[in-house]
Amino acid sequence: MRIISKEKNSMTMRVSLMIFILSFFHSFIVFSSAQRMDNVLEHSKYIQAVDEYRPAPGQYVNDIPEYEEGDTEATMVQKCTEMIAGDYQNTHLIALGGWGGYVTFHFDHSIANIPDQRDFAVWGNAYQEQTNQVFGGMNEAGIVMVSKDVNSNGLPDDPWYEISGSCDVDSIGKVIYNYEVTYQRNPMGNIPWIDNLGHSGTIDRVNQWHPQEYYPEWLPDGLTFRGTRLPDNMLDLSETVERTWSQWYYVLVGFRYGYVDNLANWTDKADANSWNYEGCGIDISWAVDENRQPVNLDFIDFVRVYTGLNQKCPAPNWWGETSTEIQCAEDLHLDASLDAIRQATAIKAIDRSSSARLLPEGRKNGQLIMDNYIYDLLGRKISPKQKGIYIQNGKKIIIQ
Ligand SMILES: [Ca+2]
Ligand SMILES: [Ca+2]
Ligand SMILES: [Ca+2]
Repeated sequence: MRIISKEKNSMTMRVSLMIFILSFFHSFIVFSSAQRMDNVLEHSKYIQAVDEYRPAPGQYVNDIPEYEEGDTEATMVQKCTEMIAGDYQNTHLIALGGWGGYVTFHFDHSIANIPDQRDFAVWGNAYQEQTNQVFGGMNEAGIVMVSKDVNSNGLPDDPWYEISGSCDVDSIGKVIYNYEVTYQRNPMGNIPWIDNLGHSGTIDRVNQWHPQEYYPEWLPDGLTFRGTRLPDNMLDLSETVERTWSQWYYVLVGFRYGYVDNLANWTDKADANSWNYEGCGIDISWAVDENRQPVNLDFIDFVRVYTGLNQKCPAPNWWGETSTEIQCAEDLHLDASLDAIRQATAIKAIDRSSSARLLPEGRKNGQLIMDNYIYDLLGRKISPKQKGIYIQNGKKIIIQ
C-alpha cells in the first residue's frame, strides 16, 4: 500500500469529486471557518491564553492582576494569561471592574456546540450566602459572549454573540439592552461615569481595603463600554438578619442560569468535586444576535465575559461596586469537541478540494492542525484497507 499526497488534481477527479460533494454533502458546506486544534500533544480543557483585558474602573483594578509602572495593554493581557490559564488549582482571580469591563480568552481548540448539553463553564467566586435568605447571595453576574474565528486569523475580530441568560425570560422589561457607560479618570478619587440614558454616578473608593488607583492605568481616559445591563439585585437585609459580626447584611440575589460569577462553583460547599455545571455551565445554543434572535453556532473559538451589573453598595466603605471576577474556564466535553473538529475538518477538506485549496488550519504562531488520522469521504476515521481517496491532515490522499 502506498500513500501519495495528491498535489495535482486531474480534471476527471475534480468533476467526480465535485459531484460527490454536491450529492452527499450539501448540508455540510455551510462550515465557514477552520475548526481549530493547535499542534499540541495533549489538549487541555482549560483556557490557553487571554486575548483582551479591558476592565472598567473598580476596587480591584490595577491590583488583580497588578499594574506596574510601564505595563501596557499587551503586558496586562499576558499577566491575565498567567492568572487564569490552567486548572482551578493553578489559577487566580482577575477582576473586570464595574459595568462593561471585560476579558476575552481562548482555548487550544474550538469548543463544539454539543446538542442539549452545556458546553463550557467559567468559574468565579460567587457563593451561597450563609443564612439562605435568598437564592445565591453573592452574585456579581458577568455576561458571556461567544465568537467563532470565521476569518481564521486567530484574532477575536469576528462577529460576537451574547449568551441569553435567565434574566431574558425571568426579568422581562427590566433588562437594559444597548446600554452604554463612559468612565472618566479622576486620579485617586471616586471615578465618575455617565450612561446613554442620561444617568450618572461614581465608582467609589473603599480606601481601607484597596488603596491603589481604581481607573485602569494602562488604558486611555474616557473608556466607553456597550452591552446589556442586568437588573439590580442587591438587597439590604440588615434589619432582618441576626448580625453579631457586622452592622450590615447585604445580599446579591442570584440569577437562575447563563452568567459567570453568579452562582457558587460547587453545589455542596463541603465537596470540592461537586461542580455546579447546572448553575454555571453555558450552552452555546443560548447565543443570540443583536436582535436577541437565536444563532446556530456549531463551534466557538473565543469567549468574552463582561460585568453585567451597574450598582454599588449604599453603605459607605463596604462592598463598593459590583464587579465580576473570574478564575478559570473549561470545555465541559473536551473529547466531544475534538471528535467534532476532526469530523468537520474532514468534511471541510472535501468541500474545499474542488478549488484545490489546502486547509488553512493554522491559528496561532503558525501552528497547524496535524492529526495523522485518515478519514474516508464521509468524515469517518478509518484504517484504509483498499484503494481510494481519503483525507489526511486536511489534504486528499490517494491510496493505490
Ligand atoms: Ca450545547
Ligand atoms: Ca478572527
Ligand atoms: Ca465575585
